[in-house]
Amino acid sequence: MNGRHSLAGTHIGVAVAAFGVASALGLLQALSLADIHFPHRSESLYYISVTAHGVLMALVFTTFFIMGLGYVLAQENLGRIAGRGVGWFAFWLAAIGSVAAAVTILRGQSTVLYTFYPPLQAHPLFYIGATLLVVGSWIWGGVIIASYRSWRREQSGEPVPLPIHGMLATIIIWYLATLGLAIEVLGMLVPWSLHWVKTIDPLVARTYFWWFGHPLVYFWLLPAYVIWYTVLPRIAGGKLFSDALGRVVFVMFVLLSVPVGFHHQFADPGISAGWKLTHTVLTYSVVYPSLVTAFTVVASLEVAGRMKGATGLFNWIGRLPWSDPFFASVGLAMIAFIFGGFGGAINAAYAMNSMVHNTAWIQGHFHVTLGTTVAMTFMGATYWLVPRISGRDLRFMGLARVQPYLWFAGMVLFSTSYHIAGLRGLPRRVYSASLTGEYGGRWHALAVVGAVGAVILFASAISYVIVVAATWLAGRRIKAPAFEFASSLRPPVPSIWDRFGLWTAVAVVMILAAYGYPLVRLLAHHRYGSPPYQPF
Ligand code: HAS
Ligand code: CU
Repeated sequence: MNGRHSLAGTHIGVAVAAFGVASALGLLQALSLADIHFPHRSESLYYISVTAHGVLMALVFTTFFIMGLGYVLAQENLGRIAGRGVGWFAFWLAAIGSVAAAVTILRGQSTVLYTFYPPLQAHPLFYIGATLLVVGSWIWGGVIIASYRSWRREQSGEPVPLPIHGMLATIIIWYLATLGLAIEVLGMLVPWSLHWVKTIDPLVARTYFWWFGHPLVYFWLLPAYVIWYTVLPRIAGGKLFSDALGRVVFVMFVLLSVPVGFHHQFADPGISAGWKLTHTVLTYSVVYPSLVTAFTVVASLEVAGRMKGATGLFNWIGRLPWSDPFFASVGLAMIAFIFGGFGGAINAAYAMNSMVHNTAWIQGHFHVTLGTTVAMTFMGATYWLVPRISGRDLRFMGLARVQPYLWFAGMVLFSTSYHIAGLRGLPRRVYSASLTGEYGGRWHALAVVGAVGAVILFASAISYVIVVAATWLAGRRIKAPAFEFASSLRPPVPSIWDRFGLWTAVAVVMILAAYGYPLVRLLAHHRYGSPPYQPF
């Protein structure tokens, strides 16, 4: 492995391994929901598997991948990683924490699903392990910021390189978001799981959780956007349509990612309709930067197609490199987001939310957004990263070429059928043995379609893991290709969009405004709380 990138490479290796394990568990769940029998099938295995799948995919795969990507971007755009040793320390903290949490899940001691809502109670090591993962990621953020500061001292008048601009936005969102998580986990869940306190208030805990949980989705999405803005146009053979719009987008996410969490709590009592409406309005505002992204990135792809000679209205699409595994994966990720974003806008509308909340629709929604848009961008990016990090040619190129299409096809089946099943009332997170007979029968066919999708998804996931592992271990040695980033049609200039101190201050004020009063009200009530509940 290229020494400068060993830190990044190790993170990405862990991410891919977590992804591989989590995909196998995902298949188990989909088969289970379709009522297809396999050895040792049981309700406890189902819930253990749902928990492990969610935690490994949504928290471990993403966080390690994003950390690895951050190191690559710092090394390549700033020419340094300030505090590599600290970076390794953070890696071990995060890795040990993840393993500890995963072990307690697989031993059946933490069947709390990836949202770990109380009064479901996990083993203390689950919460402590998750905390270590987050603390590791905090240190990682500090290393990236320190690298940026060190670069800034040498380049005082320059605009921040766009990939770093996006990463800094990601890190700021992560710090603001995980503050809510820290209050929930350290202030409530850990003392409760250690039996220092007897009861817990689920509503307050959920409120802190969603302070974290919504910006969490932008912690996943923004690194994908960084790739869309700064790598995709280059691989497509074009230029970024507008660097300035990219900066506006990242800053808008810093401002608007956090104060929207009540859109996950429309059904919760104790929060007044006015505050839910406030968060709804802010949710629709945070849709805007994604619409700008749709415009800017698609315009950049059009530039690429036209630079290759396309002249018609749409034939530039065919000129794009659809047989390149990176491009195909990221291009399909974007197409999926048309539907993911549309679904998100439906979820955010109070009345329609009451139709889909807690149904399989939500699983459908996050498998298009996180499971396709983000996951396919990261998988595609792995094909771009690994040869450059390892100095080895991609192995099994044919497999790498079909893998993104398999994923997309599998997800069309899986996600569409879950969306429809949700509209027909299929609850999310319900073990299928309780869904048979006349009542459950109407969901069965859709669950079978979902299971067929899951088999295809699993085949795709295994292909991805095989390509990455084979490249790493046995790829032909080559001179590592350079990391090249897209130039923009107009070169960037220093602007107010680079002033992250200012934007962070505004974001803090917005969070206080959106959460201060409702939280004070919630905490003012006399609370009786709930004792712990462990179903298995
Ligand atoms: Fe969501 C629930 C609302 C985006 C993930 N979401 C979830 C959950 C997850 C999740 C995991 O308002 C479940 C949590 C749980 O377990 O309970 N979501 C939204 C909204 C957006 C949104 C308004 N979600 C995401 C993203 C996620 C994600 C991104 C992960 C990465 N979501 C909700 C709500 C709920 C919810 C409610 C709660 C539901 C409930 O009741 O429980 C927005 O950010 C979406 C904006 C996106 C767009 C799309 C722009 C399109 C682009 C692509 C253009 C491409 C083109 C084609 C044109 C407006 C950028 C390219 C062409 C080529 C040729 C290549
Ligand atoms: Cu949300």
